Amino acid sequence: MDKIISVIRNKDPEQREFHQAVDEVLETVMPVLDKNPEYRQQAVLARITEPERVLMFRVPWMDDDAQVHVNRGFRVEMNSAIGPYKGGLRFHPSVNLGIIKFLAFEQVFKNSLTTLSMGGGKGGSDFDPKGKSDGEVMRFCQSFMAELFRHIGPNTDVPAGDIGVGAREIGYLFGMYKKLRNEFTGVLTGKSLNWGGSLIRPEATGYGTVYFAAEMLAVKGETLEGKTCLVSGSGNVAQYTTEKVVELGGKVVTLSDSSGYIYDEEGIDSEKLAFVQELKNIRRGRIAEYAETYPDVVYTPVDSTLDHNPLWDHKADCAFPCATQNEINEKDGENLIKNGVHLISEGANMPSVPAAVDMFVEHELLYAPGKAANAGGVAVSGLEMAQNSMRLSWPREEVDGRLKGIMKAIHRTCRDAGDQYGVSGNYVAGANIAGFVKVVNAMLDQGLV
Ligand code: NDP
Ligand code: 2IT
Repeated sequence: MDKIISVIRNKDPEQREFHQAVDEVLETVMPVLDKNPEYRQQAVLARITEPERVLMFRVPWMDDDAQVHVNRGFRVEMNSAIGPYKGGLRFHPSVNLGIIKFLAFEQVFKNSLTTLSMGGGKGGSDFDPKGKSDGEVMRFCQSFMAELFRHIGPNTDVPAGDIGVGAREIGYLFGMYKKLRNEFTGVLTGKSLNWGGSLIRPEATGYGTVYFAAEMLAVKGETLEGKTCLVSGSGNVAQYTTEKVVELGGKVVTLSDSSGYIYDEEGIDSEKLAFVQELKNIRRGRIAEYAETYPDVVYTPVDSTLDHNPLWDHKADCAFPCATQNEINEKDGENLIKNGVHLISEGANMPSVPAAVDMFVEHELLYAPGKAANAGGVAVSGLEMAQNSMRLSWPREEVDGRLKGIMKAIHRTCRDAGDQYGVSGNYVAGANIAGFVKVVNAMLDQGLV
């Protein structure tokens, strides 16, 4: 394992997030290798950590003042052993190859856990949609797709949304794909309802993250009723996490964006959530406005001189990080435990640094890593693909029922794998082992390709 890790680090020393994601998986799957000597002879670790294909391309576009800009586009097609590459696109200025590789790597295991046939991929760009007009976003999306279209397809690679890519961007991307290919297919998921989208896809990641939390609590004979919850982010995943927590009787007291966070001791009810959705999805404003609108709400701007994020330093029972990677540092982890949080369900991908993860596992918190807890989004993307193939749409109850069933199955799979390898209740090891074994066995069945 040390050898593989040092080879990966030496090859691409700057890809820190990718190294972090790989370390975390490899640490937990070593017992599986010990049990299966064939895996070592077949070099499965070296094979699963090397993307099948990496695409990187120029995306030129023109702003509303006729000024030309150039961004960088990415698609990492990580693993197709169990199905076509599947995973979102992220548009954010922080995007680079290391971040897309970490996300694609996580996606392989996540998709494996969903019970559906999907390989793993991820893509995006360092384009920043903030402050851009609809016309600028459209021209960017069209230019991005003018290259990406040659590499994707409903049986090859099916992108979707992630940070900075929602229904608007998926629409522009789909329109350009359709024009270039002269083909109406399910090549993207997260489409709008009246042209091939699935009911519950917008809600799926947040709902699934809460369904997973409810499953973990049920093992202890508990429910979300009356629990105080910290949620970070205020985008797609945070909004629907909040909606489901409230529906199940919990109280959400925080939300954030990249400028700061709000603390609403009274709790965010459905009316306040509707305000957040209008603010974030339509007006694309800042969360600070929430505190100007509702009384007794405290807004705290980001303070980069602090060694912790004060959002995680409030008395609570549960935490749902739903913003971005490494948003919970070691100090935040300590604060969460100190404040009585005993459940963490990750809506975001890799939001906790390794030292925080180790602490959560050591203290036996109900801790669900993103690749298990937030798999509901890609799972319903899989259901969108199934509906597109059949050329029909299932009703809301049908999709939500299937989502619940899938989250229950993922929870059971993680627990069973933990029990089988002597780490009962450790959802990190359980998720990594179960996700890994399914993909590796498929790779071995298909020979050295
Ligand atoms: P959105 O773009 O809808 O929302 C992202 C939210 O996170 C915004 O509130 C944003 O603030 C905040 N944020 C983003 N980057 C940073 C940063 N560097 N520092 C602080 N805050 C930040 O994205 P999603 O809700 O879709 O995604 C949130 C997380 O969930 C990501 O980790 C994503 O990978 C993960 N995820 C998403 C799925 C999906 O289906 N959409 C599925 C599974 C996981 P601001 O508005 O200021 O940018
Ligand atoms: O991280 C993720 O799982 C997503 N952004 C959703 C991917 C998808 O294909 O729906």
